[in-house]
Amino acid sequence: MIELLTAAVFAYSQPSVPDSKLDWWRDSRFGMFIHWGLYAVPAGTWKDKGTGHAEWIRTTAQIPLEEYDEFVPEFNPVNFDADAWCAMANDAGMGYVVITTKHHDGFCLFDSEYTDFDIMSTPFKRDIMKELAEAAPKHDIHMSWYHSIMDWHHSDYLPRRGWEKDRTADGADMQRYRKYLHAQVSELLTNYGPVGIMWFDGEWESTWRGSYGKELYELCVGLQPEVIVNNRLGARGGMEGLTGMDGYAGGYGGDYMTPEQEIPDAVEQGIDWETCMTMNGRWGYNMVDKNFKSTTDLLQKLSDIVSKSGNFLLNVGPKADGTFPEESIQRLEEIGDWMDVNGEAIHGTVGSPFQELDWGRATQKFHDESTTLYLHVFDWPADGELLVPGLAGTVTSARVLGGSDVLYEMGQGEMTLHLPSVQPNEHISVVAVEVQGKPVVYESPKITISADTFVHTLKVTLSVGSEDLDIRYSTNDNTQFQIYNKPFEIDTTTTIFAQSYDGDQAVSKIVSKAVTKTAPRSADELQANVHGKLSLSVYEGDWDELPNFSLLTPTERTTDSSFSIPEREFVARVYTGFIYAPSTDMYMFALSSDDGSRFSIGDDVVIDNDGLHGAQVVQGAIALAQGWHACKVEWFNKTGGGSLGLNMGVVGEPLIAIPSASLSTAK
Ligand code: FHN
Repeated sequence: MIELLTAAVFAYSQPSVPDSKLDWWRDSRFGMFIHWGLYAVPAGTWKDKGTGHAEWIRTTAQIPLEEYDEFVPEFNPVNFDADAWCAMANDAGMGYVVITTKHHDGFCLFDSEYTDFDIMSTPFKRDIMKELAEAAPKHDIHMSWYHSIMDWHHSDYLPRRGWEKDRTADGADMQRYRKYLHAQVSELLTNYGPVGIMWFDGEWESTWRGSYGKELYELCVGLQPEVIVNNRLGARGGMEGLTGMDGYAGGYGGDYMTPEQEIPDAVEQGIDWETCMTMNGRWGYNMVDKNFKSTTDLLQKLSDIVSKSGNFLLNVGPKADGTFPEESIQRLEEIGDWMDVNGEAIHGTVGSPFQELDWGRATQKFHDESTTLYLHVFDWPADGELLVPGLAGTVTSARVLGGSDVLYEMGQGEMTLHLPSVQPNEHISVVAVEVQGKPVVYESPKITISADTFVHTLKVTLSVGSEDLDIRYSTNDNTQFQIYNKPFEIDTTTTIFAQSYDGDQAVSKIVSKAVTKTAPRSADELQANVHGKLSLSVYEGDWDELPNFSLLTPTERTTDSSFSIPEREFVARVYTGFIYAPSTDMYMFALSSDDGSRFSIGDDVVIDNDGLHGAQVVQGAIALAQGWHACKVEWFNKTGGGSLGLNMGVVGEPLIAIPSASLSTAK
């Protein structure tokens, strides 16, 4: 063991690194994530602890250290082929690969001087990082390293896992662990040539500090000034991963943001970000998880991300023998086929100039005197007429990628493309539109209202993305327009029309929204004053959707003052009684559940959130007179964890969990 770094504080200076170091990464737009390690041996299953595990199996199945170490002699990926892995990534149109050099379990896929818990202690005895680093340039891949700050194996890392009661923390020294961490990061940035990205993770535990993350960043760019470092250095701020450059809780924001398993609705201009996502439900290999996203879904996610100037890091969890799961290989091949024809709409592009497109997404590529607009058409128009809202300026041509030129017309605030009747590609078809200079997009105004149905009056706010445009509107017909200066109130059923103007010139389509004034539902007479609870009937059974409870016999009848539910499977609950509306108004309800649920008031189904699904929220609105209203909440859970919640509030105001004082049984 060589002498570890002695300084307890790592005083690196951050070299001035040009922003251009991210240019190759921005152009790539698409990378492969690889989660691979000892956890591929159990492949998600452990004794009587179930089959749903993956790279976290040591923790989720509570495997003692000594037992987990027994995977070392079993890990012998004889079919591992670095060239084949890099070729599959390149063929899929990916420009970089990020692979776990060490995940939270502490096992290293590279030959480290600082531990024997590494690949050289397995029968395989080959340095995975070395072979990938050598193969990558041959396939135009920027090889990149994932490295976990959190380490469940190293005796100095703290905290221990809560369930590791018999694994003492005595003598553990987090500062000494940081020296180990820095030493291994130094190995990874010294022994394997140019590294594209250092992708840190596991930065959220109480023993890590944001300041440690800044030192780690400086270590990395001190060793390789061009290496890109992600933001998982000082607690990224949750799964949305969008910390600012100053990080989260005084951490450090690294070079780009890392939303995980989700695609942000929008990201602030100029922020570099990358969504990482699994193909199925897990990062590491799980032999029973066959819930793979379709190729169309994966490509539409790629398109959506790139239309917001983001990158997509798509994960593969290789098997213990060193091969990719067949389902992953198939998707990579199909993605590659699509990229062969449409890759120019991804690589080297930036985000859409449109606020939103109801038929798909857009990306764009700037040239010296022109721009290529790429229209990613998810929903091909049956009549072949594709409307591009707001596009103005000078269009010089339009063509289907992989197909022929198409005719088009420029109208008032929109472009109409005349497309072939048959969609060229089963996943996404792309139309490339050449525009002189930068695209000119006159967004139609956005009409913002709290709901399209109201009881008293309705506040209307109009907005348009460009500060250079004015808005004119009408609240009776679309002929007598007036200039919009500030929000206004509506007190009757009508239609709002709005249009963008450049001076006196109308430049966008006219948009409209119908709004309806409605009478509130009359309150019900409450038969008794048993406040604070609803009647509750509990049922047992195996359903894929809400059953007809009138045909069933409950196993339990009781009352309950909230919708909190016990962890149970094959169960259903029906709450009945009254809910109190504190004033006469339009109310919004939000019903969250896993699995299905339904919320009714009187005979009206306000929310239908039925079906087999994970926790999801559905909202619904209804006009209620002040007073008590008969209500019913139906819910079921098949397997796994269940959840249920019901929030309410006057439309346009915050929704809150319904206080028990607003609930009452029917008698
Ligand atoms: O805990 C890890 C998880 O295993 C996986 O590596 C993901 C990938 O980004 N990162 C952490 C969870 O945020």
